[in-house]
Formats: sequence, structure tokens, C-alpha cells
Amino acid sequence: ELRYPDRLNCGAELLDRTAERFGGERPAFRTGDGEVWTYGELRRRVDRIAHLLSGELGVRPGNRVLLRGPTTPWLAACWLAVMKAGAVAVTVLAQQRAHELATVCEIARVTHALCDTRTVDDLVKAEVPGLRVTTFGGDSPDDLLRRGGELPQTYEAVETAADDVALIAFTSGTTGRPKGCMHFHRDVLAIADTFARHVLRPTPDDVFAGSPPLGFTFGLGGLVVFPLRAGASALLLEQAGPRQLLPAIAEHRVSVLFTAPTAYRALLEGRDGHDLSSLRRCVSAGENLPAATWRAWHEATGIRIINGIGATELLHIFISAADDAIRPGTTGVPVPGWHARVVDDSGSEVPDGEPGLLAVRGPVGCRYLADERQTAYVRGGWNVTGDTYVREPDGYFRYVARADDMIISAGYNIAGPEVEDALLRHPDVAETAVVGQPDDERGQIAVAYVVLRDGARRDPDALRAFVKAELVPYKCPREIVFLDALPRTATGKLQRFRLRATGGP
Ligand code: 3SK
Repeated sequence: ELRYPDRLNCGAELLDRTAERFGGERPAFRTGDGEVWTYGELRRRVDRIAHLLSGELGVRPGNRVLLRGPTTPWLAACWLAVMKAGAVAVTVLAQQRAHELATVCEIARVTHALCDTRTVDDLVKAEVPGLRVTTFGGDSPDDLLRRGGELPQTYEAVETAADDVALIAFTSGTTGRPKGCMHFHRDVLAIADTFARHVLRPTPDDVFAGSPPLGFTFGLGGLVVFPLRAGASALLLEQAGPRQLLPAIAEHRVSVLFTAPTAYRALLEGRDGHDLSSLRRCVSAGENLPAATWRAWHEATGIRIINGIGATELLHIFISAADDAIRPGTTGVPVPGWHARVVDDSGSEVPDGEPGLLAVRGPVGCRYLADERQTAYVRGGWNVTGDTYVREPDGYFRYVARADDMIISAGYNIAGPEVEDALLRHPDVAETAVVGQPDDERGQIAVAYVVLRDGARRDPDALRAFVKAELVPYKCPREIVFLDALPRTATGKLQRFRLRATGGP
């Protein structure tokens, strides 16, 4: 069991304690341009920002501070400064638009914002009453970095309680009003002391990189919390698509990679001529990792992808597996410190081998900020994530579908991800999503949306014949629709509801 002192500031733990333990001269952050920030430099910059926050900007412990910008060391430094100042970071994505920002600020009662100059326009357009916006990364005399220049370079972190709120992370769900998830200072350390410590097992020499932005807790954990907790470094790339990641892996000798299944497929497509030999650990989350993608990556690189399921509500990954314990096609077992089971609608456990709702419990729990959906997510002390899972007799958890994504056609249950996995084994298929669409005769039919590899011919009959050879025939999609790209959220998650609702993206 994890134990933390009653007084705990996660910013001080991640930065000050790590710098003291491993030495201030070690690299903390790197950029694509070859800039390196040592732990000592990071600490001095963070402390100046923290002085500015608690001094001139008037931020008091518990105030909510919006953080917005592309993935840069400055954005990460602002997050750490907010932590050290005892305020609450409200993280958003750089792509979010004015009306979305206005909603987030209203729900979280945000009073201050630290915003990269390049993304400030939408925040200004949001017209949040009373919001005090400070920019960074620009060259105006008012810019945070210039204003902080004269301030002392050391700052004693506010003595927050371990269960003071440190972070409000927003999740949009599939549609509807976003939900703010409150997380404590101890929660931030708990994700490093469970998933990272037991599954990832990083060393101070590791170089982390990946595609998820810092406004998504998958990225905040993988690119800031985990490397800093281990005394390692992170390469922070403003653009982190496969085209940027492939050369960066070789150039910066990246050893720990965080990205999503789609990106692993794109990395495989473009990998020729790129040296991936520095990679030691590859983590996939954000959506289900098909066994076909796992196998293709293993064949190409020799690396066993660490598949994981996480949630903004629970901050990071809670089911996964390490090294030889990894089994393609499954997510794994509860990360040490976490418990999981598969239940029916009334909360009773279903027998092994049968599908049901995934329910988990561990050091981090879901606490929505003023949202009645809390009672649907937390039931009898268990967090019910909205995923359908099967627990195999050997204790491994296998993803079936999102609970609302199960297709029921003429009485048969069809899990979209299983059909997608089969389609992805076809050499012409680059991406696919299989969803249910209403049908007078069968209730629903399975429709496959398919993105083909460059140069492949659109041949729906051939794809249907392929699926029929791989799966029981009732699972074969009745229709195949070809698209240039699948609809995705800014964090890369597939928007199945858009395919279901309109029959197209
Ligand atoms: O939402 C997710 O899928 C996720 C995955 C890993 C870590 C964190 C999150 C939010």
C-alpha cells in the first residue's frame, strides 16, 4: 500500500527532491531543437514563475490556474510552478476553441491563466469574466518570462496537504458537457509509484517521448510526472506526429515511448530508414490496442508493447502488464496497488469468461467537480469506467468494447474492436472502425469504416471474404465504407458516435 506524509507537495517532490537526489546538472527536458534544460535550470525557472504567481499575480493556494499551450518545457515549468505555489492546475488542450475554454473556466471557476502566446487568441475570445491571463513564450515586455527575470531563483513550495486538490483534468466523454476530474497531490505521485514503478521501471538514463499532449493526463504522466519521478529526461515536442517522432527517436536516443495504437501503425508504415534501436519500452493507451498492431510492432522492432487502460477520472493506467507477462490481445492484470473486477448492472461480479462492466479501485478515485454523473461512475466504492471487459480464467483482462459500443444484430452480440482487429490483419487496411447502425430487419447491422493503405484498391467483397475467413460469419460487416481518415478527438480518440450518428465523419 502507498503511504505519503500528510503534508505533501507533488511539485516539490517531483522537482526539488529529484534534483537533490540525482543532481541538478542532469537533463530534465529536451526540445526538438536540441535545447536541454537541466534539473537545476528547470528548478530556477519554475521557482521564478512560482514567485510571480504568488506575488504580482496574486494567486493564492487553491486558486484555479488554466494552463494552455503546445508541449514545451515552459508549459511543463508552469505546471510545476502552479503545483509548488499550492494552486490548482486546470489543464486544457492547445486546440480547444473559445466556447470550450469558456465552459471549462466556468465549471472550474478559473481565476488565472498561463498561456503560450501562440494560443492566446481563443482564450481572449472566450471572454471569461475576471480571468487574469498571463502569456509565456513571447517577447512582449509583459510576458511572464520577462517579468519573472528579476525575481529570486529559489521558492519554498507551499506546504499543501497530500489530499489538497492539485489538478482538475477535463474529460469530454463522448459528447455533452465536459466533466472536471479533481486529483490530489498524492494522486500525482501515486500514478508514478504504481504504473511507472512496477510496469515501466524507468532508470535515470531513460529518455521519454511521445505524442499525447500535456493537457491529456496520459501525456502529463508519461512526459512530466514519470520521467521526473525517476530522475530521467523527457523530449518535449510541439508537433509529435509519426513524422516528427521517427527521426526524433534516433536523434535523441529515446528509450521510452508513449503513444496510441493509431500512431504505432503510422510509425510502422513510415519506419524504413529510421533507427529505432534506442527504444526499450513502448506504451500504448488511449484506446484498445489490437493484437494485429502489437504483433506487427513486435516483428518490426522486437519490442513488446505495454498495453494499458487508463482514464482521466483515474489519472493514468490501472491495468497493464510488463515484459514476458504481456499477452497480445489482452490489456493485462491490475497494476500493483489497483483492483479490478467485471460486474453486471447491479454491481455483482460476473463469472470469468463472460463480458460485463469493468470496475476498478485503487489509490486514485474519480471525483467529478460538481457533476451529478459522479453517482453513475462511482458505484459502491468501485469506479465503473464504461468499458465492457472479460476476465479470463487466468486473471487477464480482455477488452471487448466500450459499453455503449456493443453491436446487437439479429440477436447476436458483435464487439466492434474484434472485427476491427480482424480487418487490420488484411494487408490493405491502414485504419478501421466498426460501428452499429439501425436496421429495420436486424435491429442493428455492423458497418466497417475503412481507411486503406496508399495505393490499395477499394474492394469491399474481398475485405468481407477476409473477415469471414477470420471470424464467425455473423460478425462480418454488412457494409464497408471507405474513408480518407477516421474522425478523432484532439487527443486522438476515435469518435465512434460520429460514425454511428451520421453514417460518416
Ligand atoms: O483516457 C485514456 O485512455 C488514458 C489512458 C492512459 C492514461 C490516461 C488516460 C486518460
